[in-house]
Amino acid sequence: MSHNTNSIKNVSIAGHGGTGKTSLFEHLLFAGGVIPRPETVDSGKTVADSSPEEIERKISIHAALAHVELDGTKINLFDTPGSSDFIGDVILSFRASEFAVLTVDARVGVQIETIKLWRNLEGRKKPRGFYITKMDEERADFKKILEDIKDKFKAEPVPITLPMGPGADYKGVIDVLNERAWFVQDGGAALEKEGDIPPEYREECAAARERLIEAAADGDDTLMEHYIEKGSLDAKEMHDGLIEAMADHKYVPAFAGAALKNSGLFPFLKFLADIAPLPGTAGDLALDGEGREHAVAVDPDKPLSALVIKTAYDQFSGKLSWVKVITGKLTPDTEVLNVSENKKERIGKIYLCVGKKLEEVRELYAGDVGIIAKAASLKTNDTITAGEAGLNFLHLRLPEPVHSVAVNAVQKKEEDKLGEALVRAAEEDRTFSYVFNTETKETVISGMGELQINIILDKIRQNQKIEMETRIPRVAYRETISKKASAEYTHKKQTGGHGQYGKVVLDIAPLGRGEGYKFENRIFGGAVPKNYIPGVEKGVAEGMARGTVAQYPVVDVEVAIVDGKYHPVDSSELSFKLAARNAFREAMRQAGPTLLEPIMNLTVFVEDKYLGDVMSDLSGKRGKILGQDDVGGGIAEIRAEVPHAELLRYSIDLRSITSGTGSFGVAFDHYAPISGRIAEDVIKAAAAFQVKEEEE
Ligand SMILES: Nc1nc2c(ncn2[C@@H]2O[C@H](COP(=O)(O)OP(=O)(O)OP(=O)(O)O)[C@@H](O)[C@H]2O)c(=O)[nH]1
Ligand SMILES: [Mg+2]
Repeated sequence: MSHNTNSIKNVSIAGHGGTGKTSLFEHLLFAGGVIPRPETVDSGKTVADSSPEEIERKISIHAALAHVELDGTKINLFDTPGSSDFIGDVILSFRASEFAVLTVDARVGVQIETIKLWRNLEGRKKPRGFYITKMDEERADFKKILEDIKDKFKAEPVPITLPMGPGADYKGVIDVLNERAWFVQDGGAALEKEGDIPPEYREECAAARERLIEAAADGDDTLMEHYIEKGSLDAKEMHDGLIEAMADHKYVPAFAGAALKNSGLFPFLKFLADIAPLPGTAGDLALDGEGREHAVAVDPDKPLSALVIKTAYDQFSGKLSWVKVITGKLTPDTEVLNVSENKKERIGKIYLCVGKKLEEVRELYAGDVGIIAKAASLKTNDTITAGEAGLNFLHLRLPEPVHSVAVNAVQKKEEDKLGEALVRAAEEDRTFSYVFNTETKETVISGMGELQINIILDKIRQNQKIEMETRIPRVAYRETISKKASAEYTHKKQTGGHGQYGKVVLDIAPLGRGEGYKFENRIFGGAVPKNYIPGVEKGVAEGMARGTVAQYPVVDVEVAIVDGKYHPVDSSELSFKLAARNAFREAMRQAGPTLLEPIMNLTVFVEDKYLGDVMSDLSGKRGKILGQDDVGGGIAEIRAEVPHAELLRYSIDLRSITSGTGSFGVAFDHYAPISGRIAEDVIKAAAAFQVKEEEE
């Protein structure tokens, strides 16, 4: 059934790995009557973890979408992966949601991904809450977790639900907002049941309600006056106040539950339906025809515009484009404009989904999320409109890749097939990319971590039956010179008829780091006529493409042709090119050639307790620490410059130093000289790769 903009909620469930997101999602669908019975993650039959790779590993890898209906409101729920390797799907879910709930394990408390996700939501100014999971566990401690949250985020969570006893005594939750209790039934096998608040919890509930009323009163000045006057708020005032206060980020709601006991589901859904922000409260950012950023409000009364948030390939249904409608209404069997491709696209059927299961719909209103099947031109990030050309929604901003691997098909004839599979993988997961590095002659694939890369390659191996080899990618070293030099070379050949003749004298001099390359013609008096100078430049360029130390490209050199000689009959552009190439090499050999290595800018986020270990590992990697900051929540940020060669397996190293809790970002910064043993090793390794120069 279709829903209009004022009866839709989009909610992301995110959180640290294994905190119970998929289980919560599954049981919410059960509570909403969407599935006949909940399955466990272990069984491999949940709605969300349905791909072969998820079933095999028992973790979520892709975002899953489903919807629950409550009191006429459709709640779109996104279950997202917890491992940071799959952050791409978390980010797209955040973008499409107006509210996010972060799950926290009631035994463990705030973990590193909780902090990173909170920061991401804060950056988006997205209203958010916490869901404390696994309250049925022995060591579950709701109050302690709330303290932990308060401590780490400097935000006091306001309980909407309270647990009734942890562990074996767990009886269910109290809905503070509606002043009802929800009791576990049949040891958790059946759905929770509503009842009166047991006397022993009334005091605790009253205190929590007092706090909630304050939060609601904070929503607007008149409410605050009422509250001060009457000492309380009525149900309607509370409802309105909580909505307003949430839009202004004045409180962070907290929920308790035990999904596996079917507990803490209805009061949570009720809050989502009644209080969580409507799509109309947020919009999206777009670029206009002139490339200026502007906000587009979710509005059903404007012509159609929608954004493709995700692309997935399903074994049975083929290509599926997930879209969020921002304005207007998307209908099947219509023609739309794919603004990004400037192509007309025929929309066939449109669907809602419950995990893998698609349900055809007649329309999708602004604010809703749905799926278009088999739309050839649609890619993630594309904007579609009814015909308006100037509108372009901003692309998803994803983190830079941190892990790269060089890959090739064992059978050369399968390279094309591998290439196609990589294109598709990059289409499905925008944090994954691949390039053919012409310099190192390698296909390098990059992503967010070893786990992500391995899962993608395993999938290609299994589905396409391609045998592959992977290696650590080669580093893009450079060469340069350290002093001035000059050399001459005469290219002379006599072969029947025309001969070849050209003489070139070159001066070379070092330039500043990062200045690249400059060429100058300092010939006076026509020793080399102007028409041969392009040949000389080409020869120098060829010389620079492969330096004399280890055949890496040469940078930061100024080259000048200062003299030469030509022959009226035998000279040609080719003769001068060959002379210049050899003169350059000769000059370079005399100019104190050295190797340069790429230095990366590294930012590492670690829990304080690992700070020392991470620092000493970085100094062992020839890193230069630039600074260190406390970013709050017991997390430190370290900034350092580290040679690329030392970081090729850093995602693996950091994982082992920090038990998987650390994270980092890298970007190229500059080139720096290397010498001694390190340079010798590079030269030795390069010799093994050297490609024979084509004979001319
Ligand atoms: N006792 C108890 N265990 C739970 C509950 N919810 C989830 N679990 C268990 O916690 C483990 C992880 O659950 P998932 O639902 O897969 O967690 P997740 O957050 O989706 O995990 P990722 O997607 O890999 O990040 C599973 O073994 C679940 O059975 C709960 O309410 N109570
Ligand atoms: Mg999961």
